[in-house]
Order: sequence, then structure tokens, then C-alpha cells
Amino acid sequence: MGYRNDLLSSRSIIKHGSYALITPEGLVNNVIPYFEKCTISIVASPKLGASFVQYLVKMEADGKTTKGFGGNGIETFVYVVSGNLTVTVDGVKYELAEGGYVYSPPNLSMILENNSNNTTELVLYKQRYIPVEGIKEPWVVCNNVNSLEAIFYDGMEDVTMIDLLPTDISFDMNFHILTFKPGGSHPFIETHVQEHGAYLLSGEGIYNLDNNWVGVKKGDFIWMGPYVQQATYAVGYEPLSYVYSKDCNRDPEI
Ligand code: UGY
Ligand code: MN
Repeated sequence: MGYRNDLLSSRSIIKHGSYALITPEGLVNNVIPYFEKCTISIVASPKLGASFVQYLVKMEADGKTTKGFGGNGIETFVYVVSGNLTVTVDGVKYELAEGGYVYSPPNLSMILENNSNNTTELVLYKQRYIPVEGIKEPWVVCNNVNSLEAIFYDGMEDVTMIDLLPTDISFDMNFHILTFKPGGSHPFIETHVQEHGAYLLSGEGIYNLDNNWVGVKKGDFIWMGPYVQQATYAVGYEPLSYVYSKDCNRDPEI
């Protein structure tokens, strides 16, 4: 079924070192050691200009990792987009359903297993932790976004925000979910040092990336590099929602 049925085209945009929009139609499978029965796309990595690595994973029934993911200075995070997942960190098992997530600190690693009968979709992430003298290391976090409070974003009732990790200075990263009702938008076009790896969970939007307005929708991945201009208007009939990473709480090295 490989034959094309129209001229080849793509909505993806890749600007190395600046930003990238990666749409689901163009994803290819990247085989990674110790991931079994998984279809994996590495959507952000230092090769793109990102300081972290992010993956979109489809883990089949009985799929699993056969070795710990992360550890030795690498912190990791997994978010369940759909399906079920068992995550083991430091000998403790966490059972996740849709919206569930686990953060594993840099001294530990995580084992992922799909013990259900259906495919599970995941957003997976790793980055090198930046330790700071006198500040204790972060700890394991497991929760589900459905049990967290969404707060109005910048006082706007049509945009809500959820913080997935503690805002404690021990953490040098966080994940958040931003949700815009149709017509809702950022209050201004942001320009900031932090990077984002964003996976779109629902809806449609017109997104400003480096001052280019592009259409985005459910299933897209966006990498926003340091200082790249960014903001969106939600359009269409459903809320636009995305789960995204953000580095925080650290002073850049010179
Ligand atoms: O947290 C953020 O910086 C977020 N408002 N950025 C974004 O949605 N592009
Ligand atoms: Mn931002």
C-alpha cells in the first residue's frame, strides 16, 4: 500500500536550531535498543538543536523496555496519551491510565510495560539533570492530570494551565498542559530562554513560530527552541490542548 494517491506534500517545518513542526503523517519508526514491540519516533534531539530528547511511542500489547530508561544523571518523564502503562521506578510499580504520568529523577531509571491488550500511546522524554550545590535532588512523581486542578492562565477564563511536576527549585524541568477554548489565545507572543517539546492532544490552532503563523492540530509535535517567538489562537470546534516540557529554575552556564 505504498503507492501515493496524490502529489507528495507535508505540513512539517524543520528549522534547525530554531523550531520544528512535525506532523504525524511523516513519522518514521526509529529502532532503539531495549524497547520491544514499540514504534518510536524521535521527534526532538540535539541533532535538531534541542537540549533534550523526546519520543512519541506506540507500545503494543506486551511491549516493554528490557532495561532501565534514564539514570546516571539523566532524568526521564513519561505521559500516557491513550491506553494503559505499568511503570517501575526503584522497585515501585505505578499503574497509569490515560493522562497518567511518571517523572524519574536523575539517579533512577524507569521500566515501561504495556500489560493491557491494546496499544498504548506515550510521550517520552529525557534530559540531563543540572545539579546545584546545596540543593537536594528531585524525587519520583506519579499522578494523573485528571486529579490536578486546572487554573486560569493569566486570568483568562478561556485558557487553563496544569503544572504536572512540583514547582520546587530541586526540579530543573516541568511538564504542563495548556488548554484553549476555540477563540482563546496567548495574551502576547512569548520570547524566552526556555525550550518546549509540545505534543498536541486535541483541537486545532494557528501557531506563531518565529513570527510565522502555521496551522497545527491534534497529533502534531512542536519543538520551540530558546528565544523563538511563540503564541497561538485556538480555532475550530474543540479545545486546543497540548502537553509540553519546559526547563526551569537554573542559571545558564557561561
Ligand atoms: O509556559 C510557557 O512558556 C507557554 N506559555 N508557552 C507556550 O505555550 N508556547
Ligand atoms: Mn513558552
